Amino acid sequence: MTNELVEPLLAGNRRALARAVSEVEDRTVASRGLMAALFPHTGRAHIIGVTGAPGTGKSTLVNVLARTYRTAGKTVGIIAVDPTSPFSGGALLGDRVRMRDLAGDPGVFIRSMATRGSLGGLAHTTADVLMVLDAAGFDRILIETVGVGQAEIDIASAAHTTVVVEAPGMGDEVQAIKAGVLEIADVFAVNKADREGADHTAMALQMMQGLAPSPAAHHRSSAGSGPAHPQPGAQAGGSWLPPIVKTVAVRGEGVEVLCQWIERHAEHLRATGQLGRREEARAASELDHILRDALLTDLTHRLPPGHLARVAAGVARRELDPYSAVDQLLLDYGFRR
Ligand SMILES: Nc1nc2c(ncn2[C@@H]2O[C@H](COP(=O)(O)OP(=O)(O)OP(=O)(O)O)[C@@H](O)[C@H]2O)c(=O)[nH]1
Ligand SMILES: [Mg+2]
Repeated sequence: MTNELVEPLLAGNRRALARAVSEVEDRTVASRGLMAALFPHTGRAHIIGVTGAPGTGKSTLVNVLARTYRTAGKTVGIIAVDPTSPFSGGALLGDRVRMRDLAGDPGVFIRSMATRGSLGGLAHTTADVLMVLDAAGFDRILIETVGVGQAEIDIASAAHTTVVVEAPGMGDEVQAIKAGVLEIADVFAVNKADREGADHTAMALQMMQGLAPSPAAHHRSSAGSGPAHPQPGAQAGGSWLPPIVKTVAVRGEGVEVLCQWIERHAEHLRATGQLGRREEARAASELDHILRDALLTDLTHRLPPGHLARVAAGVARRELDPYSAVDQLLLDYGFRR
């Protein structure tokens, strides 16, 4: 039944796409068949995670990045993951950042996802929605997550290229460290560069990278000054030093440079074979998740009604410790021989 969505979706029909995304979000029975049918058409989009502390300007940046890609003739899918407000719906990007200029564009598809169940579940659903957008043929997919917890970090690190957004004036600390997203950055954006302290923030990030701030660091953009530290980007030996790009998202400043770095990183991943490795890691984590789900569902179906509650009551009465209880459950109803 759902498979009637496949053909129009692949042909670029937006209504079919929106319906398919809803099916996947709701985890309908039919969505499995849908995913299976769409899967062979995935693997073409470059996936860009945009993460950072609340209010750093992620949505604004995503908006301008999308416009930059549209100008370059690329189609863009946008997924906004908002763990804080379950009721924001489509309002997340629409209200705070006027997306109206993107909204009427058939080359752009925006989906806002609020937390429904667990965050772990959200990471899983996001991966599925990503797959649908990929199959629909979007050249670039931008995912905005607030870098506040492990699940958001998982979502962000599922991307091919992760942009970590930092903004000055949020205290002395580099927020990315607090949020635990420093390590997953492929590109740093120091947004709100129109504000005081942007240079300081950029310098702090540079120091984090282990690059001692030499006086030349002030002039790193002026060519030919022969800096003592390595240039950002692809390094000899195949590693990548995340560039630090200053942006003023509200005015669109620096976003083209940011876009160029994202594209360079994409090229680096392809050239070094790291894209394939990232895809494998992504597939492994997806399999892990689906397998856990499937095993748990299977086991739950095998248990007599009310059995789990009875075991839990026994544990609560201290008749049995929870580990032994699970051992016993697996022995009686599971896959252990
Ligand atoms: N001065 C200045 N303000 C900016 C800039 N970029 C964004 N803002 C403002 O910062 C505020 C937050 O921007 P958002 O794009 O909503 O930030 P966000 O990171 O998506 O926020 P959350 O999704 O709530 O975490 C808005 O009022 C923006 O107008 C910038 O470059 N300079
Ligand atoms: Mg936002």
